[in-house]
Amino acid sequence: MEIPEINKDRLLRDLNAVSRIGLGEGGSVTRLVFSVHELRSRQLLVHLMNQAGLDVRVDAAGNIFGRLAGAREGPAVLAGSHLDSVVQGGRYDGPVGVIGALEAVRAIKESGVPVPAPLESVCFVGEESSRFGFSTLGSSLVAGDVTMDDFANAVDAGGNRLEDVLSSLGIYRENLDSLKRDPETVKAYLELHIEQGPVLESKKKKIGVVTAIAAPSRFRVVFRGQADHSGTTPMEMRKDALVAAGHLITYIDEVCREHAATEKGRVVGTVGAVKVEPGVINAIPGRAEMQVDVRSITSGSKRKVAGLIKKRARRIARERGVKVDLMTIRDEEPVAMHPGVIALIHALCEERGVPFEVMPSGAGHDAMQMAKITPTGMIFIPSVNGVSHNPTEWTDPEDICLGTQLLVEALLRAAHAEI
Ligand code: HGY
Ligand code: MN
Ligand code: MN
Repeated sequence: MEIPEINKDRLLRDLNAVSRIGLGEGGSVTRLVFSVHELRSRQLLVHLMNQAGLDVRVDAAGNIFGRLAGAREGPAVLAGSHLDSVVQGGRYDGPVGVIGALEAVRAIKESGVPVPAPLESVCFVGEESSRFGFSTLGSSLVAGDVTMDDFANAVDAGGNRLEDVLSSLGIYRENLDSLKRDPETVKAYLELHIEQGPVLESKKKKIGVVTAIAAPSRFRVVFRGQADHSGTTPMEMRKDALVAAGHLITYIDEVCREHAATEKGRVVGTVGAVKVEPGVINAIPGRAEMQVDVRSITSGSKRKVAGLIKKRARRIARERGVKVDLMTIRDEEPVAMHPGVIALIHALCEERGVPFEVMPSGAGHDAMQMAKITPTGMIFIPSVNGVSHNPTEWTDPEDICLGTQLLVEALLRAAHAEI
């Protein structure tokens, strides 16, 4: 089978164009879901897909599908990722998979090689949990694995509820199912993504063949004490919500370090956001809200550690004389990639003599959701210094091109194969 060559300059040109949208200090990128910058990045993608002559469909949530018809109608092979980012993030987390998929489909289209199945390059909205605490929004809606109740605690820093934002898009409880993709229309899903960790670089490998994706338990912890005068209130009379939160933050670090060594599937825990009220220098914090993210490749370990953290939160509240509320944002199960797709990527790397590593993903991805409705696999490319969610996030252009070229071949093999 003739293998179409990607257009490297065009791939890097379009990737650079996306990374200029939401560009901030120190070369950081901020494109929070449903922000103007994130909308503009999706607008650019629709333009590029139209320019490539793909059949473009945008669903009510803003998920974008650029379709190339196959020699025969039938279930399509999809490839994609996301364009939204964290706050002050990097330029490659997500866009590599979206623009890489677009370039792969464009190259196949231009080559004229016959493809037995339709191909679709995809952009899912709201993969990051950064704005509402809820991750993989667009792909969850496509996979049909969410109800409106799941959005109950999905609120942004400004108090905007995800449910209200969705209703402003015409998406309600009654029609949520209309966003579901019929699994019969999808043959497989592939996602090219930066590793966001140190493994490939440290092992001098060029490609990661992903076996499974760690899943997060994400929840809010709100300590409610009593705002009071910082000068007149004796220490023994204080109900300081932030001190309680501080004790829990230290505990989370300790319990995860303790279990990271012992538990199978590595456990990691993070408190990435804390909101303090009234939040002024001369008032004792009456309210402290923290967002907790606990992950593991094995759900037993994750559940155990999340349970210990919630138990400790209640104990700290009792000891400090404050109240505590625990609110689940989302509880996900780790997801295995499809053996047939893993084998396809694995064989590709072996035949091409590309040094590869078979490995799990510590980061979450849209592939977690797509794996619920179709055979799914991921291709990782190295992150320099393993850094991500940071303006210094960097992947060598040659590695981006290699990953995209492999994606071309993986798409063609998936289109031909019985997976
Ligand atoms: O948070 C994550 O795991 C990914 O960056 N969405
Ligand atoms: Mn990310
Ligand atoms: Mn990502």
